[in-house]
Amino acid sequence: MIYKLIMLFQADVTWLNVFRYITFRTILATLTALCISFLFGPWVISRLRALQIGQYIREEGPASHKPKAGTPTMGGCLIIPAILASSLAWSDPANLLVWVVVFVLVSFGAIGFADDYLKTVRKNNRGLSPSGKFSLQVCAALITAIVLYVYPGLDTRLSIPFLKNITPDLGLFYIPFAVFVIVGASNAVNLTDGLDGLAIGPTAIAFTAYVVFAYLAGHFKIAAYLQIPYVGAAGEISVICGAAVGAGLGFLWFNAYPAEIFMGDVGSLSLGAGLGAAALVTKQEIVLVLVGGLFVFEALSVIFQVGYFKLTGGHRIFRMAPIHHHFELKGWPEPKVIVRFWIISIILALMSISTLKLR
Ligand code: 57M
Repeated sequence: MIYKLIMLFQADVTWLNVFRYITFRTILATLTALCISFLFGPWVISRLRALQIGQYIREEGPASHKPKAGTPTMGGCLIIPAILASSLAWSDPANLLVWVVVFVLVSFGAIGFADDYLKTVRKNNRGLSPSGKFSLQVCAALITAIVLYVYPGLDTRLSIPFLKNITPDLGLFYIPFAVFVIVGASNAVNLTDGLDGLAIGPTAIAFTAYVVFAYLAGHFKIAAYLQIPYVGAAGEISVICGAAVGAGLGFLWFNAYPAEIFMGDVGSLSLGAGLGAAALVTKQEIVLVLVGGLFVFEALSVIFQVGYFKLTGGHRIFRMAPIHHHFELKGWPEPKVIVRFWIISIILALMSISTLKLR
């Protein structure tokens, strides 16, 4: 909206032309969201404390987590508004893809909010039922998938890293595929959110990669040169991804070990789904497996652990799943697990960007 207002005066004041550039607005969006997170962080933490919205720690968890009981949670109530305010200020509100990503962030945030609210305010430790939560996620993702399917600027072919000549066309199956990407990413980030800064660090890193993908996908000449799908409207998504990076880094300031606040499901479900949506609208869906490789790794550790546990009647592959708990129980100090997982995320993001040239 600020962007649109500024554009009204652009004919008279020529230097305002700089606001036309997506790169400039992405930087502004990043800094705006960062400032919102920084400025409102202490206030949100004190409000959550006053409202006694504190984390309940499960009995069966690592003993090192017991002192975290009562840490204010639902920090997503800081992250998501910071992303939305900054995105809507600096992106083009006439761009439908912007509203698709906003819808995903808000709808998944609302599902997470309902779950957190039941757990922390109503003191109902189970929150939403797993099937209820999953159904709501599928509904929100389905609405998104249908809009993307009918949107004329996107097609149903997939771009496969390294294989520029292979672009399978999913046709109508694009809809369940898109639902899977959004719901899968949402839950994978949620599973990763079990150590201080463990989810928000790699989330900010992954959104940084999508700042690049979105910008390139929206640039006709570069997209043609790199032989990636051109999506004219996707350039504006780099503004939202930039806002997510800024809000995430601002939140990390407070969520860094030892955390003063957790993001809660309102944050993790929304950010994960937002990442899935960014992958879909930039037509860089498959590479999300690499960009978010850490989240995939965490989710697979749970799938294998639970599967093996059921098949063998109680035996485990890892000391505990998700895998970050395994390393904790092996005796790695929490900050060591976190920083090492961040390093892996940075390497994966760099590898994913390098796939643009290796085709
Ligand atoms: C939620 N939530 C954290 C916080 C955060 C199927 C099963 C594997 C599911 C899985 C699960 O429920 N995962 C998703 C993970 C929780 O954090 C809250 O939840 C929000 C995110 N949704 O924002 O509000 C705890 O994580 C710790 N934490 C931090 N720092 C942070 O910045 O330290 C979170 C954020 C917090 C805090 O301790 O309380 C969670 O872990 O509950 N279940 C599990 O992860 C459980 N694993 C398990 O049962 N594994 C079994 C197999 C057979 C399924 C096994 O391996 O034996 C673990 N959950 C916990 N402790 N709490 C087990 C250990």
